[in-house]
Amino acid sequence: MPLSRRQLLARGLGLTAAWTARGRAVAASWPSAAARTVLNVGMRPGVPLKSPLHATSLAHFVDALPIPELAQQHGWRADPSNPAQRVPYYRVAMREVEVQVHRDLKSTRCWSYGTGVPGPTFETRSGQGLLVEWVNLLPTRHLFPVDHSICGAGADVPDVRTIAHVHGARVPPQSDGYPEHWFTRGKSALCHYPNHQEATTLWYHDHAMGIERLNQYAGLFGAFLVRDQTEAALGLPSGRYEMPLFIFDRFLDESGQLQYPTSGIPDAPWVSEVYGDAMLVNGKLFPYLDVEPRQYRFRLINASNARFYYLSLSNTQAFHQIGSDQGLLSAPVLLKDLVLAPGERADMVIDFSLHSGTEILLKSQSFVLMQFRVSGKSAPVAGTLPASLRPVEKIPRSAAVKTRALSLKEYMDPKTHAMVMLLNGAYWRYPVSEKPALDSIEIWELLNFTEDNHPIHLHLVRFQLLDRQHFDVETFNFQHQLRTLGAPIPPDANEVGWKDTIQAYPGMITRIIVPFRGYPGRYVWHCHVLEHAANEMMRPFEVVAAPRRA
Ligand SMILES: [Cu+2]
Repeated sequence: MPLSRRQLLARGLGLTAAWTARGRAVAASWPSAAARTVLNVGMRPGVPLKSPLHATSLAHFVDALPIPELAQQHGWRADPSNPAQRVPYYRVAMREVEVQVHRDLKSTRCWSYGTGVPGPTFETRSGQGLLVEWVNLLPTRHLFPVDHSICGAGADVPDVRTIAHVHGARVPPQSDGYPEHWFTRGKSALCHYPNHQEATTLWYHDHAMGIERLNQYAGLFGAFLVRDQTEAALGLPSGRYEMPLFIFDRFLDESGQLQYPTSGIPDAPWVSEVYGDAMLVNGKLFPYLDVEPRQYRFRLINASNARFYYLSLSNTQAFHQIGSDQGLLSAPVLLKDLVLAPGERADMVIDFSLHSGTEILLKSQSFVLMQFRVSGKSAPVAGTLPASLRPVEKIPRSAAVKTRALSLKEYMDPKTHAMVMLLNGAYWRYPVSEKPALDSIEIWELLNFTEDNHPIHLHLVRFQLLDRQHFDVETFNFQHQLRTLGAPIPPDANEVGWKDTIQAYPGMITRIIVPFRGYPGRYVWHCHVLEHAANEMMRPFEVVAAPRRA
């Protein structure tokens, strides 16, 4: 019988420190978004890192916040969906690069889609498709130890493999970056992004089977912004008053090189989560940004492998969230803090107009991420936001043709005795079990039996959160009966919008309603804690075209 992690720990089955030293706390009640999320502090890698750098000891606010370069178009090509038309063509090469993450450190070896980390930003328009040729020019040796016991990363495949996925893009399956469609050095993949979707903050990152956590950690990600007329008409801060903010954590050694922790087991170096102590914003440690006393728009992207951020400003001022993963909210939501899970995005407007001449920190709990220096010289520009942004039509539950209850659970593999995390009890290699019909609407109930908050991402689609509800995990485990506890809890105001990654809280059922629009074919859904996704917390699903009527 599969055992839970807690049972395993109780039976002392030789688990490494990666499992036992996580020092987590689970909130007993759920009064606020921050408290509802597992506190991700205290995890240690299985073996001590060599010559670790304690990043917090570095001088703060000595590097200006970098703004990622823009992706450059390399001409035009025939539109795959309509060869009579031409679409912009981009060629993006992945290379090993040296980047300076802090003034007082030597350069850091990383992998990039351009010259830095994050890679270049795609500026795209809704309805205007584009082609991207992703080219692998990486070395043949990986920066980090590859765990060959992980599914899809066996010793029979090359260590360095890549496949780019544009997170949140509605794309045909052959362009979605299916994890098994990886390619090696000297090869490339031409992908078509039709862009039939609303303005939002997407991002691209590596998705190669069994090593995506290592490839992203090396630096393979960047922003992919979709814009449209509705958004443009709102008069939101733009130009130099708008920028992506990628937040990601790493471990560095004293020479400034990236370190990825390992379990200490040579044949199985995988660790359950990585929480680095060096937190970077757009690729710098503790950067500063000179701002004018006015509104700014920041596209926040959590590009960490596992770390959640609990964002707030040091002067306790409020800010507005205007968009989530898949586009604008119906109205701005005033917040004092914001929880961002790996893979999630938040479109955020901060008004500095009342804070001339001050310095404001962007923080995550007690961690300092960056500093805003508000100019005292220029005259404040009072800003307002439109009262309404874009209508988000609520999908009625009655529109769903099917409800699937899907478990998120940890098991011990009966053969290897290794810990695996499974979606609905199924390994990656099992036959596809989720086959929604194209254009149908389904409710997915994510039953989280674990102690972790898992950010669950579905490719291809956008969806809405219906509610979350506690359930009795033990009763389900021992009697296979679903006993809910308390009433369903409605979404917070900033979760009432279009999402593609949802935080599935521990001990709760998270219910989402999903229109399967776009294209038939095979996609994946997975946890966006990348160490979990690598350890079987990823499954294919297949959108099935409706049968033709005779
Ligand atoms: Cu997870």
